[in-house]
Amino acid sequence: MSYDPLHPHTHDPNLETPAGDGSFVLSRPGHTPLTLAPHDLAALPQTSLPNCFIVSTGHGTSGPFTFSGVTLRELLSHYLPAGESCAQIEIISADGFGTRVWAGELLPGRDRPILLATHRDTLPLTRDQGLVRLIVPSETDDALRQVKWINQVRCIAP
Ligand SMILES: Nc1nc2c(c(=O)[nH]1)N[C@H]1C(S)=C(S)[C@@H](COP(=O)(O)O)O[C@H]1N2
Ligand SMILES: [Mo]
Repeated sequence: MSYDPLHPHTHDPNLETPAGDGSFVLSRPGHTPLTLAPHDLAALPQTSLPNCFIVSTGHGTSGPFTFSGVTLRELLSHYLPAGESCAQIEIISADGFGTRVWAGELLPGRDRPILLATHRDTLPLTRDQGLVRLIVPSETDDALRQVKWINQVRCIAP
C-alpha cells in the first residue's frame, strides 16, 4: 500500500510552524469552497472538552488541557445544506499532515466529540500551539490525529 499522509504509521512532530493565521478552506461536494477564520468558528456554538491529553509514544505526554472550540459535527451541520452529509471528512494541515474522520465518528453520544479547537485552558491557541487544531479525544496512542494548523476540511460525498 502506498503512503497515505492521512494515515501515517510513524511520524515525528513537525517543529516548524507553517505560515498562516488559522484560516482554512471548507470544501463541500457540489458547492463553492468556503474560507473560514477563527472568528467564524467563534460565532458557532462552543464546546469545551476537559481532561484532554496529547499522548506521544517516544516524545512524552502533555496535559491535561481543556480544549474548546466547535465540534466537527456542529461545523458541518452549520455549513452543509440541510439533508446533505459527508461519508468521510479529510482534515489536512498547512504542513501536509492530516487525518480522516468517518461519519460514524460524528454520531452524538458515541465518544467525546471531535473538536476544532481554538482555545486551550480558556486562552486562544497561538499559531505555534496549532491554531486551528483538531482534537480527537478517542485517540490516545501517538497524537497522529491531533492535527495542528488545519488548512483544509474536505467533506467527501457518501
Ligand atoms: N499539522 C501537524 N499536526 C501534528 C503534527 C505535525 O507534524 N503536524 N504532529 C503530531 C504529533 S506526531 C504529535 S506528537 C503532536 C505534538 O503536539 P504538541 O506540539 O502539542 O506537543 O502533534 C501532532 N499533530
Ligand atoms: Mo507523535
